[in-house]
Amino acid sequence: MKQLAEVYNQQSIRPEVDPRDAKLSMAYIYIAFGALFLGTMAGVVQGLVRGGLIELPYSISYYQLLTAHGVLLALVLTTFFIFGFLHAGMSRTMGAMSSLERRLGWGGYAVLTVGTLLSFTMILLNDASVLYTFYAPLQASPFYYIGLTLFVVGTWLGGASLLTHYFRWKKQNRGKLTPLFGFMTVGTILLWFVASIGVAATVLLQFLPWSLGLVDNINILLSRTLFWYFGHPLVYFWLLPAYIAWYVCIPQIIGGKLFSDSLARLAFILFLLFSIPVGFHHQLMEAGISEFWKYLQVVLTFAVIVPSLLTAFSIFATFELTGRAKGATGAFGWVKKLPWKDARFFAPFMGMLFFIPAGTGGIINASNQLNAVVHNTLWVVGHFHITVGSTVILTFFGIAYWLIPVLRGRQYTARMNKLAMLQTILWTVGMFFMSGAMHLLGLLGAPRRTAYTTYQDHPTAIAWFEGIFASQITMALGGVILFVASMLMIYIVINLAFFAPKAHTAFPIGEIADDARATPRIFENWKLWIGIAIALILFAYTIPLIDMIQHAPPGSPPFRPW
Ligand code: HAS
Repeated sequence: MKQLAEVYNQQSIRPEVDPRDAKLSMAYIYIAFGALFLGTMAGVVQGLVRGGLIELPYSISYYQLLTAHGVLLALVLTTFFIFGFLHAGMSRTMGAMSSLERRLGWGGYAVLTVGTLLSFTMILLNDASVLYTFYAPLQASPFYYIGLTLFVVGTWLGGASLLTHYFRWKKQNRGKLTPLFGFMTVGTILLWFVASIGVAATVLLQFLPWSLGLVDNINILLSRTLFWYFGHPLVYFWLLPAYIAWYVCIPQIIGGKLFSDSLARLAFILFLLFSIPVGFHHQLMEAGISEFWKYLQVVLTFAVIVPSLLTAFSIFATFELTGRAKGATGAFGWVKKLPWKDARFFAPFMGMLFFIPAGTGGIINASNQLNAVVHNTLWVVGHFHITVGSTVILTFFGIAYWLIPVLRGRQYTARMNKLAMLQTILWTVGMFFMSGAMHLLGLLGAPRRTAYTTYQDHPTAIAWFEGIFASQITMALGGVILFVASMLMIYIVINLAFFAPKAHTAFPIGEIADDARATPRIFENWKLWIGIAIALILFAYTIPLIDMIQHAPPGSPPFRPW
């Protein structure tokens, strides 16, 4: 490993990340890991409370903690890490940012940070215990929604910086194929722009006026529909940067080449087309939406599974080609050639493995009849912990192991690699116990979004604490292991950022396999893809939305049950 790190560190691939851009990326990454620290602290306490192992002091409510946990990890950690990674990768592959792009980048960072602090303060003041999905009719302080608005505006500024960077490069490099990192970044940001219109609309037009007392009632179905219009592509906004690392960085880390550039780009185009008009699969059990529109969006949901299957194929093929190029023989000899002791590969790889059952779980969720069994149970919580909490986060950890040294001009040492391996194993074991138990408990009927309760000692609820594996105690123990893994991660991050030896570390950008076919030019026709995406969105949403507005029920007054 030491040798590998040395060779890797000596490679001098130019241009590396411009120091001014590296500073911006690191600013994002510090907040991301600050959120990991606080968010997992909230998580372990809430797991122990739900398992009936400890009680909270009266000054803290379970739902306040749950809101902090969800917001910090699902929204703050992911978004800040993604922007840090994308800015760094764009600077590495498409040259340093211009001063305008850098100003936009810092502007986005500042607005995003102010929005985060405002919303988080409201949670701390127990004025926003509405959970990360902020479902109406629960009502938070208006400042919480203002914070959320700033959060979204911040991402738009950051996104504008990335897009401006891309268009400037295109202008300066007419006729050239955009580097894969840049192409994928544009796909991710376009997806985010189109999707975040939904959350902006519901927050600005519904939640803010309602929380300010300007209107008495809120149309709940409309608010949830606009939320899920945004909420499902949000999960791909988390996933796509992880896929960027799988397609662009992992081939270089394992010493191979990407199987196909075209297939990788096609997967991202398909995400742009199909990931938005599918929000109804989160609302399959809700009244007020006709079966036809739910059916249509379920069909489109099955279409958005295809790019993940393409990714599984592509990455698998990359692994096999790499192993064979290194002399592997037999059907599975190539598996032995993968760098199992390098956490920069091992952590994302464990994320890939998690995604096999996680994706299967997603397909179960999306099937109408099965959704009736799992909806609003702990199964769904298990699902999102092995998707975003494992596939995405383990990949982000894998990225952090090399990205922080790149940005800070330091070395990823053999000692840090050992700790990173341990961190990955702990995270994997903790998540296996916690999410495994959540899935099974969900099938046994345990609901999500509830604090500790035995429902007046009902035998079914008592059984949720007594199972050997399917128990809320197993869940809590898994949470404790995850907490230890998280603290170890924080230690590694601090070490890599401030104490690791000074060195030049290369940003891993893989090459494409020599015999891969040329990439069709039409893949970069963004106008075409956005046009089709908008047409699909209009098709899937126009009539149901008109129906919800025209036949709106009286709406609901606010509820603050805490
Ligand atoms: Fe989901 C609920 C359906 C993917 C996150 N999802 C959620 C929620 C979250 C979430 C946060 O249809 C809860 C929201 C809430 O609070 O209410 N989900 C899907 C489907 C997919 C899917 C069809 N979800 C994700 C991803 C997430 C995520 C990704 C985060 C990053 N989800 C649902 C539905 C619900 C839902 C319903 C609502 C449930 C309800 O009732 O409330 C698909 O995208 C999954 C496709 C994936 C695959 C797997 C491909 C495998 C790969 C790994 C390859 C491995 C390799 C290694 C290469 C088909 C790519 C192999 C090498 C060796 C050597 C072995």
